[in-house]
Amino acid sequence: MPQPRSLHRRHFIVGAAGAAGVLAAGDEGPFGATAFAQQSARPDQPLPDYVKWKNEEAMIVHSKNTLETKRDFFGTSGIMPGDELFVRNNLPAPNEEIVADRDAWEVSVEGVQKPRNLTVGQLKNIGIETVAAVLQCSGNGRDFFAHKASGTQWRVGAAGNLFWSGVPIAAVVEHLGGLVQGRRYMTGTGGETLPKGIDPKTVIVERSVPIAAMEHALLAWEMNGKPVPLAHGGPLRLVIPGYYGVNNVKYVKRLAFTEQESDANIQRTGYRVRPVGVKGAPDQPSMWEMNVKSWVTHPLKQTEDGPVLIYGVAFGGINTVKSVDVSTDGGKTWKQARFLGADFGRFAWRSFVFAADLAPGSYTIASRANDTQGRTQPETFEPNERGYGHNGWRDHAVSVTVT
Ligand SMILES: Nc1nc2c(c(=O)[nH]1)N[C@H]1C(S)=C(S)[C@@H](COP(=O)(O)O)O[C@H]1N2
Ligand SMILES: [Mo]
Repeated sequence: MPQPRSLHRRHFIVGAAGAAGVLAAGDEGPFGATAFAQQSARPDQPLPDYVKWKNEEAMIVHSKNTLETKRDFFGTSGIMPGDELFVRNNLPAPNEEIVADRDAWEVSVEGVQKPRNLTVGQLKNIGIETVAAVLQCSGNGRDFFAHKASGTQWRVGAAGNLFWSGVPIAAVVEHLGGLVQGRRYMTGTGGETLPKGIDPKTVIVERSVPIAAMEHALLAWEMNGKPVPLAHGGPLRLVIPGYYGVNNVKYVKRLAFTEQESDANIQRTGYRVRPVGVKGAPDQPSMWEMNVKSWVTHPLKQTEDGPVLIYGVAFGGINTVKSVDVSTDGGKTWKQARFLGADFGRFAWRSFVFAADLAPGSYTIASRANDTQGRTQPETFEPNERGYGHNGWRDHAVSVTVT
């Protein structure tokens, strides 16, 4: 809904975001995240032009480059509509021109026996697969950390579950004669125009993942049955099911099978898990495989007594989600919830429902998911410098008043 009240503020904030420009780009860039933190404090800006097509009611606009889905907009049907999916850009999105002729977009494939450029039109004849997969930012849940990690203060809404269709990367590799020996990483490079006068390594979006991730990965041109919108990486996006958002490179222009990880900052020192106060370094764990996670989506604040239906979403990250338990007494007791609807496979999330008989009063409602490998969400999650990977159930719980 349009918010006429904030005209004045709107100008101020749009101005601030504009001035931040490239600043807003680097979650881990050379610029620090101070400007970011300030923007995040007032997440009620209008939709930026390039994402005007989003459902404004469903979105929290943290900055021009960071939009979050509101917690009461996850729905129960399992798949999230594209116009409610979060947006996260390390650099300003490319110009609309790149989606004018989608089939003409080229990706350079390297580290294979017959390296070459392939257009989206050509990729469409090599193979097709479709997968439902959770796309989640590494910093989803950052706001719950007590140490105020720098970066966008995401709560639960930097995540969505959508269908992605495109060519399996394994089919592309086969088409090009197989891998060159000794290649251990799959490296994707984003197609943004880089700001001038800055060392490209400090800003380029280039991510490497272990080559094993290729098994389920796609070069995708379709999202929920439509061409991938520019904001979500169209004309062509790398989709690596089970891996954190940052590895799912948008507007991918180069796919290289490499011996080493990329030396871009976003790989070398960015998205590295380390203790609070410690700088990022290549020997720290990289944000690759996602962990098991869930959160309640309804009720969030208040509801009427009697049978109360508690809804939420649960996923296993790199593994299949097996079950999810719900507590209405802050984690003292747990009962298993029921999954709703179709099972879209290992990398999808599932909606759940749990019926609780609640008398008037105050309740702390929590959910705790289990994956098929015996992993469970922990009660608390060890803080890390940049606030990555939070799946602790206690911080994700909600306080609800039953009247
Ligand atoms: N080219 C490119 N790819 C990118 C990014 C980016 O800034 N540029 N951001 C990454 C990050 S950090 C996340 S969380 C996801 C966000 O995807 P979305 O904007 O489609 O939600 O894209 C990833 N891929
Ligand atoms: Mo992200």
